Amino acid sequence: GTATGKAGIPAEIPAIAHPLAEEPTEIASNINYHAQYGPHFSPFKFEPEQAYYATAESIRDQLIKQWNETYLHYHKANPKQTYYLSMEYLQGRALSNAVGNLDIQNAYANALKQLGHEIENIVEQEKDAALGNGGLGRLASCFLDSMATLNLPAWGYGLRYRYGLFKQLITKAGQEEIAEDWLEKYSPWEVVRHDIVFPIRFFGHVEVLPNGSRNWVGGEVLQAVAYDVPIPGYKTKNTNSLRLWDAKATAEDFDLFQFNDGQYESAALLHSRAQQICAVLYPGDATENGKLLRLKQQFFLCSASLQDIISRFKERSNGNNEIRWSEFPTKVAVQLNDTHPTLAIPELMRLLMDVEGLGWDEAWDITTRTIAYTNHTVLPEALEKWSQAVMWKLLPRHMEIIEEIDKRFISMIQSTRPDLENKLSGMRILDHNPQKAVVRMANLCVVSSHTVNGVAQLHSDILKAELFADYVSIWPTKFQNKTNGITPRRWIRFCNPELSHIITKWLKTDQWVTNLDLLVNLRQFADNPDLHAEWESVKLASKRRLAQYVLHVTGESIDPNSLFDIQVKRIHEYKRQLLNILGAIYRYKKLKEMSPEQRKNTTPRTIMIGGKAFATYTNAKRIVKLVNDVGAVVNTDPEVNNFLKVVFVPNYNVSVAEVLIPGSELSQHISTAGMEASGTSNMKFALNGCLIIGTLDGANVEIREEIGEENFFLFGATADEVPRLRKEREKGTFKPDPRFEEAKKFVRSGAFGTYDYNPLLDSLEGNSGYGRGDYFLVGHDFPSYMEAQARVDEAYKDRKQWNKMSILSTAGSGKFSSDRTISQYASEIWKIEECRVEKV
Ligand code: NBG
Repeated sequence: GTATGKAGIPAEIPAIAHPLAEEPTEIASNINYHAQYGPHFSPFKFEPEQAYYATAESIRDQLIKQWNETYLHYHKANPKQTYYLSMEYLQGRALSNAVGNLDIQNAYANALKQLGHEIENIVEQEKDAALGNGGLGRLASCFLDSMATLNLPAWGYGLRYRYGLFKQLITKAGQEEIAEDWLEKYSPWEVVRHDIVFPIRFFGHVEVLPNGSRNWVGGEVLQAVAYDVPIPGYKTKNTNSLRLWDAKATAEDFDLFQFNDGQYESAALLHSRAQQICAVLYPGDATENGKLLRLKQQFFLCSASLQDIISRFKERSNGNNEIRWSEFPTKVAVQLNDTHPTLAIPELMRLLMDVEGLGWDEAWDITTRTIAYTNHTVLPEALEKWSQAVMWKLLPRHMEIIEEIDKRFISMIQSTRPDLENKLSGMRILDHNPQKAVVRMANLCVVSSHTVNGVAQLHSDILKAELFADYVSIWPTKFQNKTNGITPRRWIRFCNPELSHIITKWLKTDQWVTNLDLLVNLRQFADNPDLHAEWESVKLASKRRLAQYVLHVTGESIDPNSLFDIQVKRIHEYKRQLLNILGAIYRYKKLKEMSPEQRKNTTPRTIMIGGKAFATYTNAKRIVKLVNDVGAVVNTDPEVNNFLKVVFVPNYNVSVAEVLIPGSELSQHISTAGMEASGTSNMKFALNGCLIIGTLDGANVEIREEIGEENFFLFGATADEVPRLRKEREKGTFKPDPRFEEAKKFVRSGAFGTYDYNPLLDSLEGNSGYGRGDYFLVGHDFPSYMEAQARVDEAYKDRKQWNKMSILSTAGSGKFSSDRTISQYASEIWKIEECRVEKV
């Protein structure tokens, strides 16, 4: 008996089966079991939504068995384990990833068919888990996938934000933000551990005990509760954990007397404070309250995770009755994903000294052998600095510890490196500037970590030569590079099954999915006409799917035979979406000036731009508005709209990327050189046979090296030229290209409506008014950008050549697997080894 896909009471109640079904009929009945017995929906309702939740729970059953087995295995083997601390994870959808990794895609598709549903529609029901902003959060999620696939004992820790990254609506006014309620119903992918709860203190004061030891007391205490998300590896039994903390208050915190007295708010004060902690990702920090809340979030993550790590260390050490603390760094590696979890440093010191009773030297030795730090940006505004006043208030004991670290660092320099004394004020952790005394979190990380790494070679070189230059001579071996990577499972195998199939066919193996270097073997077929035909037809199918999607979300119909040109990433001036749209504007103007005959000789293009602007970042929002305004004019202009369309793809997220990337032919990675630490979507596009137009920035440099410079459309200033060019702009000696002037003037003329774009365009001019002297060098790079775009247009006309370049892009992408990145972290930073689960 089976349910039908339609609403209504079925003729008979479907049978149920044991949870670990393998055959489609058994699986169908297991899905029915969840639909009937799950505590979430009315009986007999089995529309796509209910089918999604029941299917997800059925898959979760499969995961839980492996997951528990993995936990037990790690517990018994007691290897050194890594803990990845990150304020952000951009997990995206879990269902398609789980069936792919467990290799049960076909069985579940068949089961759902029996139940009257198509798996593709069911997959679409899932809301993205978007607990992050952009590259940094998605990197964390790719890393989790690789850790599990490589059978590494490595877990993630994060926060369980109620509202993830906002949902972006595009209206006449531009971008509007609405809360994204991914937990509105519930997430079938998390398991709450009611037994894993740790107290987290805020505020209070430090008391000194008679024996001289110090103790943090008073203030307010909330509870951190663990929610675990299973992280399956690809075709392996290892299933790791992502532990997300949520905040709660206890029954004792609830003042029944006040409540009965009608004072409802104050009766539940701590409960409402608890709710604030994990309410949103990156609450606005313009206000003092906002800053305090962000700091609370960071401490909440750090304190809960370290208490948990220490309790696991003790649990696994049991047997050797006495805890040997010196062994802690041989069992635990903690990686800080940027400076957001820096408070892990003073919190580990505090727990070791004040709770476990160790002395400073021993605690410091353990802490510095345990913690490593990854830097993800050199942008000054993104380098965290917390007000000392706020920190003393919220975390008085931690400030004592930070002061002591600072003091000891200074005396170390004074006694061993008098040559650096004149650099000390910039190197030390505390900045006592009377206007704004701050703690420099990056400095605290560098001083307290055994390893500091950048995320692409160029970025790591810049860290050593500039940002952290003064520390390099003290600790020459502390600084490393770990070029980012992406998981080939989500980013080609699952999002582009058709291309994957072709690759497997030509390589005669599917091993490339876990050994991406094998893709180089495609090079020998780069001129093969049969491969070209298959490659092109798959690309066209993906473009059609993408065109359908664009029609669905924007109402715009785009031509799958035009060149699909995509730029998707957070909107930021340094990423230069403005360069892209000014280029499009210039192209539009020239098309208008052409005769119909001339137009026919151009390469038809569809330019797609997508990405979210931070809610308070005015210029970024103006850029979103400009792209939409340009689209509205260009796309309705009958003279040109067969040759050019400009589309803003709304609400860019992981799932949207999974549709865009396979259908892309050209993608833009055009940041001002030296400013994009790495970029990771560049790797995803190249892997899917998309050509790149880009600057010598971040990982572009290495991608170009790997795929061959003849397959990369390069333009723009190099990182070492940037300081000189900025000076020239300041001095006013810069002569702008007439094409650049023409494009700006066209916008100012009102060609794209009445919205006032002057402030935005002025940011590209001199230093007066809104003018910021074109800090991002859009004007300088504009001519070489346009020339590179002309090379793209020519190259696209030669299909054979283009297909070859596309194949070579995929073939050269092997290096950018996050499996490679994670293997390097494992052996060169964490010193951990595989711990494979054999039986389940
Ligand atoms: C971002 C960089 C990207 C990089 C990702 C992942 C931050 C602070 N940094 O270039 O801007 O790819 O980190 O490393 O979000």
